[in-house]
Amino acid sequence: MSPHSIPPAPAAYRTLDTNGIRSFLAGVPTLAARLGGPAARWRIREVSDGNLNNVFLIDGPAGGVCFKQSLPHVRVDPAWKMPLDRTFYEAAYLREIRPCVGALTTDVLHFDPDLFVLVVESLDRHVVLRRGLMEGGAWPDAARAVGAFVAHGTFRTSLLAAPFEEVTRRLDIFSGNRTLTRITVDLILTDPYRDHPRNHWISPDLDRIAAEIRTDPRVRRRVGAMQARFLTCRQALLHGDLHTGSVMVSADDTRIIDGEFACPGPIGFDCGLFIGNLLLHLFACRDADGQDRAVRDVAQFWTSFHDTFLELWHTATRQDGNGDAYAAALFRDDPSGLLKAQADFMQDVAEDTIAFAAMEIIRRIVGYAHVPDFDTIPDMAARAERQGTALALARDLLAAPGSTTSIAGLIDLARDRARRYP
Ligand code: SR1
Ligand code: MG
Repeated sequence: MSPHSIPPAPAAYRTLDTNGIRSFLAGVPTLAARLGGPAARWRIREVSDGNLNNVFLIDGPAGGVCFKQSLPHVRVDPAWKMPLDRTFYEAAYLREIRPCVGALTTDVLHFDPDLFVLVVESLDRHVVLRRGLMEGGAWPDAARAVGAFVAHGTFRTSLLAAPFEEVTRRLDIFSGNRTLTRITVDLILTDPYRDHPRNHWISPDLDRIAAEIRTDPRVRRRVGAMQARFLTCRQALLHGDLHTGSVMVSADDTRIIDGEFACPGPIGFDCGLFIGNLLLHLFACRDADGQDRAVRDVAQFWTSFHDTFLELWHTATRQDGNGDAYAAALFRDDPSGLLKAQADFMQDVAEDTIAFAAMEIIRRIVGYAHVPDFDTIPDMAARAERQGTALALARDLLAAPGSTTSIAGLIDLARDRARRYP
């Protein structure tokens, strides 16, 4: 981790155990009323699943809530110290994005700035999309919903939809999310391309491809360009960690959660992380139907994102209510010029998406935080072989960016390379 000092936790901060959570909730009248009944009857279950925070679900006679608290360290690595501000940014992100995306995310019910506690709606009817996919479930509407979420969230926080004063005010707040942006810069954009003790992989069979990724000068150039793109292209407010573990699904509902990595950035970063995780699932799939669903999900996500984003743009232009970039006045007498400009814009997003998807695949196999999708393959050699194939695809996408510039092309390539497995 780059050197920067960790501010001390505020004096009032303490990590709450189940008794502390019960007292805390009882002390917030709106939350106590939502749960109902006497606090002694509330059922409190720890469901911490991610790398960073403590998460509990609380059920009372009248309803439930989800309680999330920042720890002064990475949850899965107590030696890795960290400031507490991540739940502040998650609360701020939900408040910004909820009016843009409606019920595709959750409501903030409460935020406590001393304890860094965030309380949101409980989604106890839902399962984590990644787990659902690993268990072979079909969630036919999930990818489309995530595409709509990204389109609404990014369009409405971009200069296409609002004047620069409003957009920069919002983005400036999230530029302060330096703690978690540093994690992204290190773990996604840097570590896999250098020797680093945080890097690891499951088998020496992957040594060669990991070294090729670190040493290929074409990969280095492309990764350098994507580092700059992530850090300088403030296109919109991003979710920032949009993997399949950040999506909760039920039979008829999809919610995007865990916006603690929210930051300004290029729209293709959110798209790339989601597609990268679907492709990781594709390479881990042990049956042809599952592979077909993974491929379908990539296509549905992209179509939904692309078409919704353009629809929002067309509507804004028609109503003269768009922002300071591609201003409606500029194209009033030139509709075909606007169509061309829109196609160029979406092409840039697609190319960013492909590169960030490749970088997500790489970091999830040879970086610090792996995905569990491959754990369903008991034979370690077989697991490593699939991971090697996914890594080779990602390496090729970065080394020769001109060879695959559309999401349809990416899907064809991934499907071809994964076809040999189920
Ligand atoms: C130390 S945090 C590691 C990873 O977990 C989070 O979910 C993000 O994906 C981050 O990169
Ligand atoms: Mg998370």
